[in-house]
Amino acid sequence: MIEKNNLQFEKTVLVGIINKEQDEVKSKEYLDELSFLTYTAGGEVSKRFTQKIDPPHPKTMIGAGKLEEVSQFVKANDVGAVIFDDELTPAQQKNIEKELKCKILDRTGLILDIFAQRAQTSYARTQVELAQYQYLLPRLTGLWTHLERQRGGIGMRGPGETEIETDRRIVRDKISLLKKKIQAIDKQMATQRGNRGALVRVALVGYTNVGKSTLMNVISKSKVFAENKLFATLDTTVRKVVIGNLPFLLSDTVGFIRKLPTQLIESFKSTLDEVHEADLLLHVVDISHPNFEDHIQSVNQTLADINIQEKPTLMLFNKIDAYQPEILDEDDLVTVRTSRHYTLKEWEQTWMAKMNGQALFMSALKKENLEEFRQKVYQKVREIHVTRFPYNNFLYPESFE
Ligand SMILES: Nc1nc2c(ncn2[C@@H]2O[C@H](COP(=O)(O)OP(=O)(O)OP(=O)(O)O)[C@@H](O)[C@H]2O)c(=O)[nH]1
Ligand SMILES: [Mg+2]
Repeated sequence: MIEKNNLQFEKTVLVGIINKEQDEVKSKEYLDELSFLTYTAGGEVSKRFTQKIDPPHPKTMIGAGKLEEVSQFVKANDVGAVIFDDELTPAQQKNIEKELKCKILDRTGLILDIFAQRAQTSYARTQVELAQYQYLLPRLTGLWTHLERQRGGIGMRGPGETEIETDRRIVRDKISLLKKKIQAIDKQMATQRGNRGALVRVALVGYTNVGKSTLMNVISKSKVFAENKLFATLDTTVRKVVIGNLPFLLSDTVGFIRKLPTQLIESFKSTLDEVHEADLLLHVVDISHPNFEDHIQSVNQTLADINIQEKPTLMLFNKIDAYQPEILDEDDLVTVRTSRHYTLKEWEQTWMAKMNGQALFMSALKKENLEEFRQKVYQKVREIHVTRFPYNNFLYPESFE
């Protein structure tokens, strides 16, 4: 444990691999993100290890030599947990644990842990618990095969198997119980949504930590929890917002992340109902983040995974106050100009053209371009509103004053 500002941080080590899919640069970016996730979970990263290995070692993900290196470091530095960026099979997790003799997590396990720590309402807690049990179920099998290999088949088929089978039954029962509980809450929530009438629904979506909740607070004058950690928001909040006397509903929900565990997407389906039923999506992007383009892709992928496609969408490029392109030196000009070297003006032009005017650059924190944001959202909401209620469209001029 390390003490900082009276807070205790657990010492951790990160492990990433380099292969065809993730080159050195990508692997570093992934580990940067994993490091932020670790900090969010209450960990302090002591060291990172990477290995070029393709395909990954079937038994231990990384090779024996590298594992030994990690092991030495873990022993010498009192490390509490080793976190792998890539998904470990249950068997790999067991094998590595045997070698390193400390907690072994992968990205999915870590995200589940953060969700568990952050779940505030009983609804969110139920959803996280469901995801955790689903993650655990195949790992109970892993435990079994591991024991079987260790002690051989004979004698293991007796109490050992029964024990595992009992565990699995308990976990399965728990899963179906939690699913029923979620169904019951879903029914209640659907009724609540039904009671909200036919107002136009707008949903904020985006990668985690991009400023969705901050924007929600600015626009609806509400107080939704926002902070510079990942997954500050787990539940969905819905607020009635009025722009130029046109009322609509705005929802803020859980942020997405690369490789969002499938168990979590499954369990959070109902939290994301609000996004499903939205008439308009506001896709918030943190343009100051070096990997914002990957983030956009991950979000689009996740939306596709939960069957949300082709909804009217406004792209909101947020945090323009923090955007800093890397300045190219004269010497650098011989090297390739990467997307990090574009100025904000250049980005604006490319995205505006690509999105046909459905993109907007702003700062929720510094309230920059808020007026343009309000106009754009007003216009989009109005379009939907007047198709739905053609008889009162005289109430809403094409732009509000
Ligand atoms: N510089 C800058 N920071 C911002 C801006 N908008 C939000 N932030 C900061 O970004 C961090 C994350 O903001 P949130 O509003 O919690 O982000 P979120 O998208 O709701 O994040 P999750 O709920 O964790 O998915 C906070 O520290 C905000 O203060 C902005 O326009 N500029
Ligand atoms: Mg939030």
